[in-house]
Amino acid sequence: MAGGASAAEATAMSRALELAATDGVPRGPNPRVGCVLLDPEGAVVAEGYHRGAGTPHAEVDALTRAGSRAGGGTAVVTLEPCNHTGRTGPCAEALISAGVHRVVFAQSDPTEAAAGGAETLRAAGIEVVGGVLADRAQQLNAVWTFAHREGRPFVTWKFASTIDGRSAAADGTSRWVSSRAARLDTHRLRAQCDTMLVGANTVAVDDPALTVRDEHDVPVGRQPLRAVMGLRDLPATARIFDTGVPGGAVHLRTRDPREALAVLRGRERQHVFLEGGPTLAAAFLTAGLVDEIVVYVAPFLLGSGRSAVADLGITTISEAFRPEVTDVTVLAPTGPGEQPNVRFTLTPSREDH
Ligand code: AOF
Ligand code: ZN
Repeated sequence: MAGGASAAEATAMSRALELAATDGVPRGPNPRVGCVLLDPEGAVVAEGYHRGAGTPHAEVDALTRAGSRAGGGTAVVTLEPCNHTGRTGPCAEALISAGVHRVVFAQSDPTEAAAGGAETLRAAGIEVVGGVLADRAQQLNAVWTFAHREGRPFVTWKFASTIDGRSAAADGTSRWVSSRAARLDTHRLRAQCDTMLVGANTVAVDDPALTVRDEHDVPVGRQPLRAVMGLRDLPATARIFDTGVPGGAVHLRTRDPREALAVLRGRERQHVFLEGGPTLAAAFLTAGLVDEIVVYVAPFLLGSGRSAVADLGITTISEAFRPEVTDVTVLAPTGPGEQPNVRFTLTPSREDH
């Protein structure tokens, strides 16, 4: 399919991908999308991009800038134009009304609601070419694509551990297992997800805030939804329920990971950051519902205390759960007295699921 794009259109697609990735676009339920309009000679007429849920789609942004100059030209867009009226109107219709002759897009729309734009355009007599730089477009919206394809949010499980595999001391204290550098790194990763998830026991025992904070421990930026799951009752005074913090909080009264993810998906959540405890981690792992693991290893020993994950039903080494390492990074100390920590990023293989 991609074979049909001209050199000018391929260049325009690269530019549209850059526009889609413009800094400062708020993360939310919508994908990042860019659009470049070309005249019949292949010269750029207008550019546009999407600025988050509720704002005009990339195609409409570019069409608005082009005015009457869009007629007879080509729209180059990183996602198949939408076919639906959601928070805004259908882009396929907008392109038809503007008199565009040709549409070149990268990724096919993976959503149930908005797919079918290519067919609508073709039915209106417009030439349509899909799949141009599709891999790059999909990479740009990898988590969004995953959530729509799988019908559930992408799950990152994060934990901290000592070199002897302990996540808390025998008395339950766990607050300072990882270094300051590792904790700052965790907040950077939290900021990229839209949901924090912990078990009810973790809330009862550790009372975490689950906010994204800066180096001074002050909440910054858009805050994820704070979700806790489990049947146990929790005090309204638990820190995660703090109504003064944006992002909101929810208690999911279930023990079933799949059910919890379904409820979160119903709230348009795409990326869950699972932060404990060991029972919840084991439940997600054994259900095949962990898509990425991030672990911070701190160079000290406890000898006893809680392990990061509860029983996985593994009794012999050949049954070990062996995710694939995708990254290893040493987190250098940020100040005197601090030791380096090591961050592993791992992906469970599909066969483990
Ligand atoms: C975007 N931006 O530039 C394009 C999108 O809820 P709505 O009405 O904003 O529609 C969102 C859907 O529209 C989205 O999931 C995707 O399928 C399609 N195209 N969305 O947010 C855009 N072109
Ligand atoms: Zn649209």
